[in-house]
Amino acid sequence: MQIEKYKIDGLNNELLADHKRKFEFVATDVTNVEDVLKKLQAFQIAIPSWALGTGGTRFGRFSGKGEPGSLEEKIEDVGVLHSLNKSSGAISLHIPWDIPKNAAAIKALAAQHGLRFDAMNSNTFQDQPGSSESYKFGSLQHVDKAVRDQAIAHNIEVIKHGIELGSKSLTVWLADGSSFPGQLNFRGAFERTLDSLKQIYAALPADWKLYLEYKCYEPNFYSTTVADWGQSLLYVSKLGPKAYTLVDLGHHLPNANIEQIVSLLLMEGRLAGFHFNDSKYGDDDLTVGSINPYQLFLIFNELVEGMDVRGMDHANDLGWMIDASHNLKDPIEDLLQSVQAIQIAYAQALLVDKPALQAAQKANDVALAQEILQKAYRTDVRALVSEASLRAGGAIDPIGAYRKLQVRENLIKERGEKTVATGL
Ligand code: LRH
Ligand code: MN
Repeated sequence: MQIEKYKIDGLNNELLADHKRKFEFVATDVTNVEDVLKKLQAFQIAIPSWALGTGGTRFGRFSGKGEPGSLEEKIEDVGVLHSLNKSSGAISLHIPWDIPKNAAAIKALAAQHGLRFDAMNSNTFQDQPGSSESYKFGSLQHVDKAVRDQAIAHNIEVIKHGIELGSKSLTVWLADGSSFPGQLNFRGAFERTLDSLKQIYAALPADWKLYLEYKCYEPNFYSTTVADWGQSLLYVSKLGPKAYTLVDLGHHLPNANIEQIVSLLLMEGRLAGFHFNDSKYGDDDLTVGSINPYQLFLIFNELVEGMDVRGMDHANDLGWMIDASHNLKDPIEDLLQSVQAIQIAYAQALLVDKPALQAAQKANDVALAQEILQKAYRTDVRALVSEASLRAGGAIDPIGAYRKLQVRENLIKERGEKTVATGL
C-alpha cells in the first residue's frame, strides 16, 4: 500500500492554522530556527526490518493483523512510515530473516519508496535449519574452529547481500558468553572472538564500516563476550579504523550513564551510532522516549556538542537506527512514536545555548548549567518537528494521519489477518 500525497495534504490543510500558530510561537524564541528545520529534515532514522510485526516474549506473543509477510511488504510498511514523517528514509535488514531473493528488484522497490539500506545485521545467535554447526555455546568465541568458521562465513555472506543493496555497514551483535562460572575462559573467548572478527573485518569493502554492538546480558546470564562499551572499544581498537562501537540504549546495566559513554566514544572517534529504544529494567526494547525521555535528550545534547567539536555531519556521520519490539502496540504506530521522540530530543539538543553552558561550566555555576540545559528540554519543540515534516512533504501529525487514513485496516484488507512477519 502507498499513501497518496493528496490525502496527506488534505489532512494537513485541516491542521494548518493551528500548526502555524504553534510554530510561530516556538519559532519566536529560536534564533537558529531555519538551521534547526534544515537539520531535522536531513536527519533520517533507519527502521529495523525485524520490528514491523508483533514481537513477543518467552511468555507469549499476541499477534497483530495485516503484518508484512515478505521483505517486499516490509519495505512497503517503511515506505508508509516515511511518507507520513519524511524522517524514516532507510531500512536495516537482518539476515537470514530478510534475505533479498532478487537484490536488484528489492533495491528498486526501496528506491520507489524513497528508502536506502542502512546497516546489515548478521545472526549467529540462532541455528538455521540444515546448518552443520550449532551456536548453542557461542559463535565467534566458540572453542570449535568449525563453528567459528561457519559464523565467519555467515557474516561474509551478509556483507555480500549488503553490497548488492548499497548498504555500507555490517552490525555484529553476539549472544556469545556463558551462564555459569567456570563455563568459559574469558581471555580465550576474547582472543577467539577477536581473531574471528579480524577475518570478517578483512572481508569489508574499503568504504564499509563494522559496527560492534555490546550487551551486558541475555541470552547468557553470567558473562557476555562483548558486554560493555569498554570491551567493544577494546575489540574495535584492535581491529582497525573501519571498526566502531554501536550503542543500543537497552544494553546497559541499570543507571549506567549512557550520555557519558556516548561523549567518550565520540571523543575517540569510535562511535558507530545507535539502536534507539527505551527500557525501565532490562533490554525491554520499548518505544523510544516512552520511559526516560530526559536521558534521550541528554544523549542528544552530548551528540550535538561532540559532533560539532569534530566537525561531523549530524545526518550522515553516524548510524541512526531504531531497534525495538512491539508486544502491545501497532508496529507502525509504535515506530512513528519512536521516530518523533528522536526528532524531539534532537531538536531540543539543537536549542541548547552552548556558549552559555560552557561559560557556566567554566564558572562551576552548577545551577545555571542545569537551567540552561532544562530550558531547552522544557521547550515544546513538537511544532518544529511538524514544520520540518510539512516542508518535506510529510504530515503535520503523522500518528493522527495514520489513524485517520485507516492504514492498518487497509493493510488487513490487503494481507488478511494471519500473515506473520519474520523477526523477533
Ligand atoms: C540484541 C539486539 C541486536 C539485534 C537483535 C534483534 O538484543 O539488540 O541488535 O540483532 O536485538
Ligand atoms: Mn540492538
